[in-house]
Amino acid sequence: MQQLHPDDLIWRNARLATMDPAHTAPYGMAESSAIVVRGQTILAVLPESDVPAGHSKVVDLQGRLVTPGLIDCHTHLIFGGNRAAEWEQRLNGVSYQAISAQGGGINATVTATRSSSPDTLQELAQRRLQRLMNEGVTTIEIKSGYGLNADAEEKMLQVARQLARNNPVEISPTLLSAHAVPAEYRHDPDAYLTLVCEQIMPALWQKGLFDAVDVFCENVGFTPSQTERVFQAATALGIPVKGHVEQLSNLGGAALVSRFKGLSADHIEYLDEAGVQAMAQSGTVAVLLPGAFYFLQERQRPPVEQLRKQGIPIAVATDYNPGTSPFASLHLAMNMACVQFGLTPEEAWAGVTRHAAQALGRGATHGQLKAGYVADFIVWDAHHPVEMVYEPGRNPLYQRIFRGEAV
Ligand code: DI6
Ligand code: FE
Repeated sequence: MQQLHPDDLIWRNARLATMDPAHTAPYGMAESSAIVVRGQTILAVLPESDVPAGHSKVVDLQGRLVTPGLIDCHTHLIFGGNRAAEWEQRLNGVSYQAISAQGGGINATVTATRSSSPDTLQELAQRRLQRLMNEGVTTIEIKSGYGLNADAEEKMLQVARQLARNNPVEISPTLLSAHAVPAEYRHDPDAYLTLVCEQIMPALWQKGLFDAVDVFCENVGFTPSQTERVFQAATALGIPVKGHVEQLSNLGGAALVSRFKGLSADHIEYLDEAGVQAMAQSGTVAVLLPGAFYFLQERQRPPVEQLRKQGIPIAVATDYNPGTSPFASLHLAMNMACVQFGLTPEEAWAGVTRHAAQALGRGATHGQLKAGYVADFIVWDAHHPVEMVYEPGRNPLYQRIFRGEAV
């Protein structure tokens, strides 16, 4: 290891679940090891026996477990109002699609979000973000998509930017203006997409307000050809794409995301063999959202075995949103991914670390305890990573380190 600087900090005497696939042990486990941090980056991960003697800045972790910071790669964290009343309707047998057709669903939240001030949206999102940070989240994706006009979509993304300024967390904003057709365009959805592709997307990209473009490709959302139009507009501006696809039906959305070398295909309960093959070719990450599957009482599970067989990276996220997944807990999402979808706990952990990082285009810098990666890591009062998946309500977080600082 290179010569230490006086300000380098050694976090020693730890059990490291590195999540680095180069380590052969499950979870990339490195027993009795240390992390050397220089500024905001990991300088080295090394066995205790190799820790240089006499360095002044040392933290003794007393044998505790350390994992990479958790990454929630799919959330709709910013919104006004809630959809509790609709949920009660759904429990009484009214379908998500029927509620949507009555102008409820996403458009109900659009009305509440448009009428909420930036401060109100900020305060509401701050509380949700705090719950996720308390569980160890250090990077989070947050989508627009409840504004559905230029001003309100910008308002949402400005709130996301302010959350990043106010908190020890990295936020990756995503433009999801193609989430639903707003009421004022219900008779001309293509005119709305012209507004999205020719005005909203270029203007907000110019302001540096988002990292990627997402589309809800579904019968209650946008058709494959409408989705393709949005992806073409994004690609023309050099913007990466991702999609809510095969959530309630199979429209070939995952294959479309793959054709654009998209970062991720999300939900994918109805993914078929053609979609799996396309994702395997393009390196598109499969993002599983078990909270929505559970809350919608879905029956169709994503084809996890085929994803495994094709070596497709599988991520897991909360999909936190008021309509289909009101769960601000990534530990719960990991538990559901195992219980509902048959992931192993180690796959669930890869799903909220290195694979989630890949879904956000950050696979080379985030989501592993590895030299050159961001110094985002969590110290746990737990012996093994499976404990957080097994018992989502416990949260044995001892210390949260963001960019090398205990926060
Ligand atoms: N799929 C979902 O499950 C959420 N958005 C999407 O495209 C639902 C969002 C909502 O119902 O508010
Ligand atoms: Fe979603």
